[in-house]
Amino acid sequence: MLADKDRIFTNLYGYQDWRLKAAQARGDWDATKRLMEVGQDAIIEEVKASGLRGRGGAGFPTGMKWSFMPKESKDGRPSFLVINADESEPGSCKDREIIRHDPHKLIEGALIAGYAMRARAAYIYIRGEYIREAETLFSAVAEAYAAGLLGKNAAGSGYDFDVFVHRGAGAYICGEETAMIESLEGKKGQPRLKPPFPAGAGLYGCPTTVNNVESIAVVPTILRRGASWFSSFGRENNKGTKLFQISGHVEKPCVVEEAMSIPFRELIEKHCGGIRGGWDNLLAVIPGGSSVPLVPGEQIMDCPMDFDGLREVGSGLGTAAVIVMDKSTDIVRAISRISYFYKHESCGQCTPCREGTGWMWRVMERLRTGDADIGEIDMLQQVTKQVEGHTICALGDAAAWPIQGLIRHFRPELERRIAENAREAAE
Ligand code: L3W
Ligand code: SF4
Repeated sequence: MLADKDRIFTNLYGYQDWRLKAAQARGDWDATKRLMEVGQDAIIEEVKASGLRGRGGAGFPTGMKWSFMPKESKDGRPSFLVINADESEPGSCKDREIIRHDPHKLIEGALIAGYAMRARAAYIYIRGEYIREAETLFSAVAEAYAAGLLGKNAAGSGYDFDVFVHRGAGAYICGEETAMIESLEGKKGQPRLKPPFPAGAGLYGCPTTVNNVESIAVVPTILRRGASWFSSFGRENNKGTKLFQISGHVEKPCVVEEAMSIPFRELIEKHCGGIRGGWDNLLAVIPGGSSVPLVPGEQIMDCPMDFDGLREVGSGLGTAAVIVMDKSTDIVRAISRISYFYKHESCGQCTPCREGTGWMWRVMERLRTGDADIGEIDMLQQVTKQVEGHTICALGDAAAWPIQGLIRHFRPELERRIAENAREAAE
Protein backbone atom coordinates (compact mmCIF):
# COMPACT_ATOMS: atom_id res chain seq x y z
CA MET A 1 0.00 0.00 0.00
CA LEU A 2 1.26 3.49 -0.85
CA ALA A 3 2.66 5.19 2.26
CA ASP A 4 1.13 8.52 3.27
CA LYS A 5 4.51 10.21 2.76
CA ASP A 6 4.41 9.20 -0.90
CA ARG A 7 0.99 10.62 -1.67
CA ILE A 8 1.02 13.56 -4.07
CA PHE A 9 -2.56 14.63 -3.34
CA THR A 10 -2.21 15.36 0.36
CA ASN A 11 -5.58 17.11 0.57
CA LEU A 12 -7.57 14.72 -1.63
CA TYR A 13 -10.38 14.42 0.91
CA GLY A 14 -10.56 18.11 1.72
CA TYR A 15 -9.65 17.73 5.39
CA GLN A 16 -7.70 20.94 5.03
CA ASP A 17 -8.36 24.23 3.30
CA TRP A 18 -7.77 24.38 -0.47
CA ARG A 19 -6.83 28.07 -0.47
CA LEU A 20 -3.39 29.40 -1.30
CA LYS A 21 -2.08 29.86 2.23
CA ALA A 22 -2.97 26.32 3.25
CA ALA A 23 -1.72 24.92 -0.07
CA GLN A 24 1.60 26.69 0.46
CA ALA A 25 1.82 25.21 3.96
CA ARG A 26 1.50 21.78 2.31
CA GLY A 27 4.41 22.60 -0.01
CA ASP A 28 2.67 23.86 -3.14
CA TRP A 29 4.27 26.88 -4.82
CA ASP A 30 7.44 26.30 -2.80
CA ALA A 31 10.31 27.88 -4.76
CA THR A 32 8.55 27.29 -8.08
CA LYS A 33 11.03 29.68 -9.63
CA ARG A 34 13.87 27.30 -8.76
CA LEU A 35 12.03 24.38 -10.38
CA MET A 36 11.80 26.46 -13.55
CA GLU A 37 15.40 27.66 -13.44
CA VAL A 38 16.70 24.28 -14.62
CA GLY A 39 15.37 25.23 -18.05
CA GLN A 40 12.61 24.16 -20.37
CA ASP A 41 14.33 21.18 -21.96
CA ALA A 42 15.53 19.85 -18.60
CA ILE A 43 11.95 19.91 -17.28
CA ILE A 44 10.74 17.93 -20.29
CA GLU A 45 13.59 15.43 -19.85
CA GLU A 46 12.71 14.98 -16.17
CA VAL A 47 9.05 14.33 -16.99
CA LYS A 48 10.13 11.84 -19.66
CA ALA A 49 12.43 10.11 -17.16
CA SER A 50 9.60 9.86 -14.62
CA GLY A 51 7.67 7.59 -16.98
CA LEU A 52 4.50 9.67 -16.54
CA ARG A 53 1.84 8.64 -19.04
CA GLY A 54 -1.28 10.70 -19.73
CA ARG A 55 -3.95 10.21 -17.07
CA GLY A 56 -6.94 11.08 -19.30
CA GLY A 57 -7.46 7.64 -20.79
CA ALA A 58 -5.03 7.14 -23.65
CA GLY A 59 -1.82 6.86 -21.60
CA PHE A 60 0.37 8.68 -24.11
CA PRO A 61 3.84 9.48 -22.60
CA THR A 62 3.53 13.03 -21.26
CA GLY A 63 7.15 14.14 -21.70
CA MET A 64 7.16 12.89 -25.29
CA LYS A 65 3.94 14.79 -26.01
CA TRP A 66 5.52 17.97 -24.65
CA SER A 67 8.59 17.45 -26.83
CA PHE A 68 6.39 17.72 -29.97
CA MET A 69 5.88 21.41 -29.23
CA PRO A 70 8.05 23.81 -31.25
CA LYS A 71 11.05 25.42 -29.55
CA GLU A 72 10.84 28.51 -31.72
CA SER A 73 7.68 30.38 -32.60
CA LYS A 74 6.76 30.15 -36.29
CA ASP A 75 5.39 33.37 -37.85
CA GLY A 76 5.05 34.83 -34.35
CA ARG A 77 2.35 32.30 -33.42
CA PRO A 78 2.07 31.65 -29.68
CA SER A 79 1.84 28.16 -28.19
CA PHE A 80 -0.86 27.08 -25.76
CA LEU A 81 -1.50 24.51 -23.08
CA VAL A 82 -5.08 23.26 -22.76
CA ILE A 83 -5.98 21.37 -19.60
CA ASN A 84 -8.77 18.88 -20.00
CA ALA A 85 -11.07 19.14 -16.97
CA ASP A 86 -14.14 18.06 -18.93
CA GLU A 87 -14.34 14.91 -16.86
CA SER A 88 -17.41 13.18 -18.30
CA GLU A 89 -16.47 9.54 -18.65
CA PRO A 90 -19.05 7.55 -16.67
CA GLY A 91 -17.29 6.38 -13.51
CA SER A 92 -14.60 9.09 -13.55
CA CYS A 93 -14.48 11.61 -10.73
CA LYS A 94 -10.80 12.12 -9.86
CA ASP A 95 -10.19 15.46 -11.57
CA ARG A 96 -13.18 16.79 -9.65
CA GLU A 97 -11.49 15.90 -6.35
CA ILE A 98 -8.23 17.55 -7.41
CA ILE A 99 -10.02 20.76 -8.37
CA ARG A 100 -12.17 20.75 -5.24
CA HIS A 101 -9.42 20.19 -2.75
CA ASP A 102 -6.00 20.68 -4.37
CA PRO A 103 -6.50 23.29 -7.11
CA HIS A 104 -3.11 24.92 -6.54
CA LYS A 105 -1.32 21.72 -7.55
CA LEU A 106 -3.05 22.06 -10.92
CA ILE A 107 -2.33 25.77 -11.29
CA GLU A 108 1.33 25.44 -10.33
CA GLY A 109 1.58 22.47 -12.71
CA ALA A 110 0.04 24.60 -15.46
CA LEU A 111 2.72 27.26 -15.03
CA ILE A 112 5.59 24.75 -15.04
CA ALA A 113 4.22 22.69 -17.94
CA GLY A 114 3.33 25.81 -19.91
CA TYR A 115 6.82 27.19 -19.37
CA ALA A 116 8.43 23.89 -20.42
CA MET A 117 6.45 23.97 -23.66
CA ARG A 118 7.03 27.69 -24.21
CA ALA A 119 3.28 28.27 -24.00
CA ARG A 120 1.86 31.76 -23.64
CA ALA A 121 -1.15 30.66 -21.58
CA ALA A 122 -3.13 27.71 -20.27
CA TYR A 123 -6.86 27.24 -20.79
CA ILE A 124 -8.51 24.99 -18.23
CA TYR A 125 -11.68 23.61 -19.82
CA ILE A 126 -13.95 22.46 -17.00
CA ARG A 127 -17.16 20.52 -17.53
CA GLY A 128 -20.30 22.62 -17.25
CA GLU A 129 -21.82 20.48 -14.52
CA TYR A 130 -18.87 21.16 -12.20
CA ILE A 131 -20.34 24.42 -10.96
CA ARG A 132 -18.84 24.56 -7.46
CA GLU A 133 -15.53 23.20 -8.75
CA ALA A 134 -15.41 25.95 -11.36
CA GLU A 135 -16.04 28.51 -8.62
CA THR A 136 -13.14 27.05 -6.62
CA LEU A 137 -10.92 27.14 -9.67
CA PHE A 138 -11.79 30.74 -10.52
CA SER A 139 -10.99 31.75 -6.93
CA ALA A 140 -7.74 29.78 -6.82
CA VAL A 141 -6.56 31.32 -10.10
CA ALA A 142 -7.46 34.80 -8.79
CA GLU A 143 -5.44 34.10 -5.62
CA ALA A 144 -2.47 33.03 -7.70
CA TYR A 145 -2.62 36.24 -9.75
CA ALA A 146 -2.95 38.35 -6.62
CA ALA A 147 0.14 36.68 -5.15
CA GLY A 148 2.18 37.26 -8.32
CA LEU A 149 2.31 33.54 -9.11
CA LEU A 150 0.62 34.04 -12.49
CA GLY A 151 0.69 36.87 -15.01
CA LYS A 152 3.77 38.96 -15.69
CA ASN A 153 6.97 37.49 -14.26
CA ALA A 154 4.99 34.56 -12.89
CA ALA A 155 6.31 33.38 -9.51
CA GLY A 156 9.35 35.62 -10.04
CA SER A 157 10.54 33.40 -12.86
CA GLY A 158 10.85 36.14 -15.45
CA TYR A 159 8.28 34.25 -17.55
CA ASP A 160 4.85 35.73 -18.38
CA PHE A 161 2.04 33.23 -18.19
CA ASP A 162 -1.74 33.44 -17.99
CA VAL A 163 -4.33 30.88 -16.93
CA PHE A 164 -7.91 31.12 -18.18
CA VAL A 165 -10.77 28.99 -16.88
CA HIS A 166 -13.43 28.11 -19.45
CA ARG A 167 -16.66 26.33 -18.59
CA GLY A 168 -18.10 23.70 -20.92
CA ALA A 169 -21.79 23.32 -21.62
CA GLY A 170 -22.49 19.66 -20.99
CA ALA A 171 -21.28 17.73 -24.05
CA TYR A 172 -19.21 14.59 -23.41
CA ILE A 173 -17.55 14.92 -26.80
CA CYS A 174 -15.88 18.16 -25.74
CA GLY A 175 -13.54 15.95 -23.68
CA GLU A 176 -12.02 14.80 -26.95
CA GLU A 177 -9.04 17.08 -27.40
CA THR A 178 -9.82 18.54 -30.82
CA ALA A 179 -13.54 18.98 -30.02
CA MET A 180 -12.38 20.83 -26.91
CA ILE A 181 -10.24 23.11 -29.04
CA GLU A 182 -13.18 23.79 -31.37
CA SER A 183 -15.36 24.55 -28.36
CA LEU A 184 -12.75 26.93 -26.90
CA GLU A 185 -12.72 28.73 -30.25
CA GLY A 186 -16.46 29.28 -29.81
CA LYS A 187 -17.61 26.66 -32.28
CA LYS A 188 -19.73 23.54 -31.97
CA GLY A 189 -17.64 20.88 -30.21
CA GLN A 190 -16.89 18.43 -33.00
CA PRO A 191 -13.62 16.48 -33.25
CA ARG A 192 -11.16 17.31 -36.01
CA LEU A 193 -9.39 14.77 -38.16
CA LYS A 194 -5.88 13.97 -36.89
CA PRO A 195 -3.22 14.57 -38.14
CA PRO A 196 -2.48 17.37 -37.81
CA PHE A 197 -2.14 16.77 -34.10
CA PRO A 198 -2.70 19.76 -31.81
CA ALA A 199 1.06 20.18 -31.34
CA GLY A 200 1.20 21.14 -35.02
CA ALA A 201 -2.09 23.02 -35.35
CA GLY A 202 -4.27 23.36 -32.26
CA LEU A 203 -6.05 26.26 -30.59
CA TYR A 204 -6.52 29.12 -33.11
CA GLY A 205 -4.25 27.15 -35.42
CA CYS A 206 -1.34 27.50 -32.95
CA PRO A 207 0.82 24.75 -31.43
CA THR A 208 -1.15 23.30 -28.52
CA THR A 209 -0.82 20.47 -26.05
CA VAL A 210 -3.90 19.07 -24.36
CA ASN A 211 -3.25 17.31 -21.05
CA ASN A 212 -5.54 15.86 -18.41
CA VAL A 213 -5.88 17.56 -14.98
CA GLU A 214 -4.12 14.74 -13.10
CA SER A 215 -1.22 14.66 -15.60
CA ILE A 216 -0.52 18.35 -14.98
CA ALA A 217 -1.20 18.35 -11.23
CA VAL A 218 1.47 15.72 -10.51
CA VAL A 219 4.23 17.60 -12.33
CA PRO A 220 5.38 19.97 -9.52
CA THR A 221 5.78 17.03 -7.12
CA ILE A 222 7.66 14.99 -9.73
CA LEU A 223 10.10 17.87 -10.17
CA ARG A 224 10.47 18.44 -6.42
CA ARG A 225 10.98 14.79 -5.50
CA GLY A 226 12.68 13.69 -8.70
CA ALA A 227 11.84 11.46 -11.63
CA SER A 228 13.38 8.43 -9.95
CA TRP A 229 11.07 8.82 -6.93
CA PHE A 230 7.98 8.83 -9.18
CA SER A 231 9.22 5.97 -11.31
CA SER A 232 9.92 3.86 -8.23
CA PHE A 233 6.17 3.10 -8.10
CA GLY A 234 4.53 0.66 -10.48
CA ARG A 235 6.48 -1.38 -12.98
CA GLU A 236 8.20 -0.97 -16.35
CA ASN A 237 6.11 1.11 -18.73
CA ASN A 238 3.50 1.71 -16.00
CA LYS A 239 5.08 4.11 -13.54
CA GLY A 240 4.03 6.40 -10.77
CA THR A 241 1.15 6.88 -8.41
CA LYS A 242 -2.38 7.04 -9.74
CA LEU A 243 -5.82 8.14 -8.62
CA PHE A 244 -8.26 5.23 -8.73
CA GLN A 245 -11.99 5.95 -8.53
CA ILE A 246 -13.85 2.91 -7.29
CA SER A 247 -17.62 2.86 -7.54
CA GLY A 248 -20.40 0.29 -7.57
CA HIS A 249 -20.81 -2.78 -5.41
CA VAL A 250 -17.95 -2.40 -2.97
CA GLU A 251 -18.47 -1.78 0.73
CA LYS A 252 -16.92 1.72 0.62
CA PRO A 253 -16.64 3.42 -2.76
CA CYS A 254 -13.79 5.93 -2.86
CA VAL A 255 -11.21 7.89 -4.79
CA VAL A 256 -7.73 6.90 -3.67
CA GLU A 257 -4.15 7.51 -4.69
CA GLU A 258 -2.23 4.27 -4.99
CA ALA A 259 0.89 2.92 -6.62
CA MET A 260 0.31 2.03 -10.24
CA SER A 261 0.12 -1.76 -10.83
CA ILE A 262 -1.49 -2.57 -7.47
CA PRO A 263 -3.39 -5.86 -7.91
CA PHE A 264 -7.16 -5.46 -8.16
CA ARG A 265 -7.95 -7.55 -5.08
CA GLU A 266 -5.51 -5.57 -2.94
CA LEU A 267 -6.93 -2.25 -4.15
CA ILE A 268 -10.45 -3.28 -3.22
CA GLU A 269 -9.56 -4.95 0.09
CA LYS A 270 -7.37 -2.12 1.36
CA HIS A 271 -9.46 0.85 0.35
CA CYS A 272 -13.03 -0.29 -0.21
CA GLY A 273 -13.58 -2.89 2.49
CA GLY A 274 -14.08 -5.65 -0.08
CA ILE A 275 -16.92 -6.60 -2.41
CA ARG A 276 -20.50 -6.26 -1.20
CA GLY A 277 -21.53 -9.75 -0.15
CA GLY A 278 -17.98 -11.13 -0.37
CA TRP A 279 -15.62 -12.03 -3.20
CA ASP A 280 -17.81 -14.90 -4.42
CA ASN A 281 -20.45 -12.28 -5.20
CA LEU A 282 -18.28 -10.44 -7.75
CA LEU A 283 -19.66 -10.62 -11.27
CA ALA A 284 -17.63 -8.25 -13.43
CA VAL A 285 -15.58 -5.07 -13.40
CA ILE A 286 -15.30 -2.18 -15.85
CA PRO A 287 -11.80 -1.08 -14.81
CA GLY A 288 -11.24 2.16 -16.73
CA GLY A 289 -14.47 4.08 -17.21
CA SER A 290 -17.35 3.13 -19.47
CA SER A 291 -15.23 3.14 -22.66
CA VAL A 292 -13.28 0.01 -21.84
CA PRO A 293 -14.58 -3.58 -22.00
CA LEU A 294 -15.75 -5.31 -18.84
CA VAL A 295 -13.69 -8.09 -17.30
CA PRO A 296 -15.32 -11.07 -15.52
CA GLY A 297 -14.59 -11.10 -11.79
CA GLU A 298 -12.42 -14.22 -11.79
CA GLN A 299 -10.15 -12.82 -14.52
CA ILE A 300 -9.36 -9.53 -12.79
CA MET A 301 -8.65 -10.69 -9.21
CA ASP A 302 -4.85 -10.78 -9.47
CA CYS A 303 -4.53 -8.37 -12.36
CA PRO A 304 -2.08 -5.46 -11.91
CA MET A 305 -4.13 -2.29 -12.28
CA ASP A 306 -2.10 -0.64 -15.00
CA PHE A 307 -2.00 -0.10 -18.77
CA ASP A 308 -0.37 -3.45 -19.63
CA GLY A 309 -2.03 -5.61 -16.98
CA LEU A 310 -5.53 -4.61 -18.01
CA ARG A 311 -4.71 -4.89 -21.70
CA GLU A 312 -3.68 -8.50 -21.09
CA VAL A 313 -7.18 -9.26 -19.77
CA GLY A 314 -8.77 -7.62 -22.81
CA SER A 315 -9.57 -4.24 -21.27
CA GLY A 316 -7.71 -1.03 -20.41
CA LEU A 317 -6.78 1.34 -17.59
CA GLY A 318 -8.60 4.27 -19.23
CA THR A 319 -9.12 6.86 -16.54
CA ALA A 320 -8.85 4.22 -13.77
CA ALA A 321 -12.55 4.58 -13.00
CA VAL A 322 -13.19 1.13 -11.58
CA ILE A 323 -16.87 0.17 -11.76
CA VAL A 324 -17.53 -2.95 -9.70
CA MET A 325 -20.64 -5.05 -10.39
CA ASP A 326 -21.84 -7.86 -8.15
CA LYS A 327 -24.17 -10.71 -9.06
CA SER A 328 -27.27 -8.60 -8.50
CA THR A 329 -26.38 -6.62 -11.63
CA ASP A 330 -28.38 -7.03 -14.82
CA ILE A 331 -25.22 -6.98 -16.93
CA VAL A 332 -27.06 -6.72 -20.26
CA ARG A 333 -29.05 -3.76 -19.01
CA ALA A 334 -25.88 -2.11 -17.70
CA ILE A 335 -24.14 -2.35 -21.07
CA SER A 336 -27.30 -1.31 -22.90
CA ARG A 337 -27.41 1.82 -20.74
CA ILE A 338 -23.80 2.56 -21.66
CA SER A 339 -24.75 2.12 -25.35
CA TYR A 340 -27.50 4.68 -24.88
CA PHE A 341 -24.97 7.09 -23.43
CA TYR A 342 -22.74 6.90 -26.52
CA LYS A 343 -25.72 7.20 -28.87
CA HIS A 344 -26.77 10.31 -26.96
CA GLU A 345 -23.29 11.85 -26.94
CA SER A 346 -22.28 11.11 -30.55
CA CYS A 347 -21.62 14.43 -32.27
CA GLY A 348 -23.08 13.00 -35.45
CA GLN A 349 -20.49 14.06 -37.98
CA CYS A 350 -19.39 10.58 -39.09
CA THR A 351 -21.87 7.99 -40.35
CA PRO A 352 -20.57 4.82 -38.64
CA CYS A 353 -20.83 6.52 -35.25
CA ARG A 354 -24.01 8.56 -35.81
CA GLU A 355 -25.94 5.62 -37.25
CA GLY A 356 -24.02 2.78 -35.60
CA THR A 357 -24.44 3.96 -32.00
CA GLY A 358 -28.24 4.13 -32.43
CA TRP A 359 -28.24 0.76 -34.15
CA MET A 360 -26.17 -0.87 -31.45
CA TRP A 361 -28.31 0.56 -28.68
CA ARG A 362 -31.55 -0.65 -30.30
CA VAL A 363 -30.18 -4.18 -30.73
CA MET A 364 -28.86 -4.08 -27.16
CA GLU A 365 -32.35 -3.20 -25.94
CA ARG A 366 -33.80 -6.16 -27.82
CA LEU A 367 -31.18 -8.42 -26.30
CA ARG A 368 -31.95 -7.01 -22.88
CA THR A 369 -35.58 -8.08 -23.12
CA GLY A 370 -34.73 -11.22 -25.09
CA ASP A 371 -36.95 -10.06 -27.93
CA ALA A 372 -34.28 -10.80 -30.53
CA ASP A 373 -33.22 -13.43 -33.01
CA ILE A 374 -30.25 -15.59 -31.98
CA GLY A 375 -28.41 -14.46 -35.15
CA GLU A 376 -28.54 -10.86 -33.93
CA ILE A 377 -25.75 -11.53 -31.45
CA ASP A 378 -23.26 -12.16 -34.27
CA MET A 379 -24.77 -9.37 -36.32
CA LEU A 380 -24.28 -6.95 -33.41
CA GLN A 381 -20.69 -8.10 -33.10
CA GLN A 382 -20.18 -7.36 -36.80
CA VAL A 383 -21.73 -3.91 -36.44
CA THR A 384 -19.29 -3.10 -33.63
CA LYS A 385 -16.45 -4.05 -36.00
CA GLN A 386 -17.88 -1.72 -38.65
CA VAL A 387 -17.87 1.15 -36.17
CA GLU A 388 -14.54 0.43 -34.45
CA GLY A 389 -11.63 2.13 -36.20
CA HIS A 390 -13.84 3.74 -38.84
CA THR A 391 -14.60 7.05 -37.19
CA ILE A 392 -12.95 10.43 -36.73
CA CYS A 393 -12.52 10.12 -32.96
CA ALA A 394 -12.38 7.44 -30.29
CA LEU A 395 -16.07 7.74 -29.36
CA GLY A 396 -16.91 5.16 -32.01
CA ASP A 397 -14.43 2.70 -30.47
CA ALA A 398 -15.70 3.55 -27.01
CA ALA A 399 -19.25 2.65 -28.09
CA ALA A 400 -18.12 -0.62 -29.68
CA TRP A 401 -15.79 -2.01 -27.02
CA PRO A 402 -18.22 -2.45 -24.09
CA ILE A 403 -20.56 -4.44 -26.36
CA GLN A 404 -17.70 -6.57 -27.64
CA GLY A 405 -16.74 -7.29 -24.02
CA LEU A 406 -20.31 -8.30 -23.19
CA ILE A 407 -20.56 -10.69 -26.14
CA ARG A 408 -17.10 -12.13 -25.43
CA HIS A 409 -17.83 -12.90 -21.79
CA PHE A 410 -21.60 -13.13 -21.44
CA ARG A 411 -22.85 -14.72 -24.68
CA PRO A 412 -24.60 -17.54 -22.76
CA GLU A 413 -26.59 -14.93 -20.82
CA LEU A 414 -27.69 -13.27 -24.08
CA GLU A 415 -28.69 -16.65 -25.51
CA ARG A 416 -30.56 -17.54 -22.33
CA ARG A 417 -32.68 -14.40 -22.55
CA ILE A 418 -33.58 -15.02 -26.18
CA ALA A 419 -34.49 -18.66 -25.45
CA GLU A 420 -36.55 -17.69 -22.42
CA ASN A 421 -38.40 -15.01 -24.34
CA ALA A 422 -39.14 -17.47 -27.16
CA ARG A 423 -40.39 -20.05 -24.63
CA GLU A 424 -42.70 -17.52 -22.97
CA ALA A 425 -44.03 -16.41 -26.36
CA ALA A 426 -44.76 -20.04 -27.28
CA GLU A 427 -46.65 -20.74 -24.04
C1 L3W B 1 1.58 14.06 -31.82
C2 L3W B 1 1.51 11.90 -32.73
N1 L3W B 1 0.69 13.79 -30.83
C3 L3W B 1 -0.90 10.71 -30.36
C4 L3W B 1 -1.35 12.63 -28.83
C5 L3W B 1 -2.77 13.02 -29.15
C6 L3W B 1 -3.41 12.94 -27.76
C7 L3W B 1 -2.68 11.79 -27.10
C8 L3W B 1 -3.40 10.48 -27.10
O1 L3W B 1 -8.44 9.49 -26.56
C9 L3W B 1 -8.81 7.90 -24.78
C10 L3W B 1 -9.87 7.29 -25.69
C11 L3W B 1 -11.08 7.19 -24.74
N2 L3W B 1 1.99 13.17 -32.75
C12 L3W B 1 0.57 11.57 -31.73
C13 L3W B 1 0.20 12.56 -30.81
N3 L3W B 1 -0.69 11.98 -29.98
N4 L3W B 1 -0.13 10.43 -31.44
O2 L3W B 1 -1.45 11.69 -27.77
O3 L3W B 1 -3.99 10.28 -28.33
P1 L3W B 1 -5.01 9.13 -28.64
O4 L3W B 1 -5.52 9.37 -30.03
O5 L3W B 1 -4.38 7.82 -28.36
O6 L3W B 1 -6.20 9.26 -27.58
P2 L3W B 1 -7.38 10.33 -27.39
O7 L3W B 1 -8.07 10.65 -28.68
O8 L3W B 1 -6.87 11.49 -26.60
C14 L3W B 1 -8.47 9.30 -25.15
C15 L3W B 1 -10.38 6.97 -23.42
O9 L3W B 1 -9.32 7.87 -23.48
N5 L3W B 1 -11.23 7.08 -22.24
C16 L3W B 1 -11.98 8.11 -21.76
C17 L3W B 1 -11.68 9.33 -21.59
C18 L3W B 1 -12.51 10.21 -20.78
C19 L3W B 1 -11.95 11.17 -20.04
C20 L3W B 1 -12.63 11.93 -18.99
O10 L3W B 1 -13.81 11.86 -18.75
N6 L3W B 1 -11.85 12.73 -18.31
O11 L3W B 1 -10.66 11.44 -20.19
C21 L3W B 1 -11.30 5.98 -21.47
O12 L3W B 1 -10.84 4.92 -21.78
O13 L3W B 1 -11.92 6.15 -25.06
O14 L3W B 1 -9.43 6.02 -26.08
O15 L3W B 1 -3.18 14.08 -27.05
O16 L3W B 1 -2.83 14.27 -29.72
N7 L3W B 1 1.94 11.03 -33.64
FE1 SF4 C 1 -18.49 12.59 -33.75
FE2 SF4 C 1 -18.78 9.98 -33.26
FE3 SF4 C 1 -17.41 10.76 -35.35
FE4 SF4 C 1 -16.41 11.15 -32.90
S1 SF4 C 1 -16.79 9.19 -33.86
S2 SF4 C 1 -16.41 12.59 -34.59
S3 SF4 C 1 -18.34 11.57 -31.79
S4 SF4 C 1 -19.62 11.14 -34.99
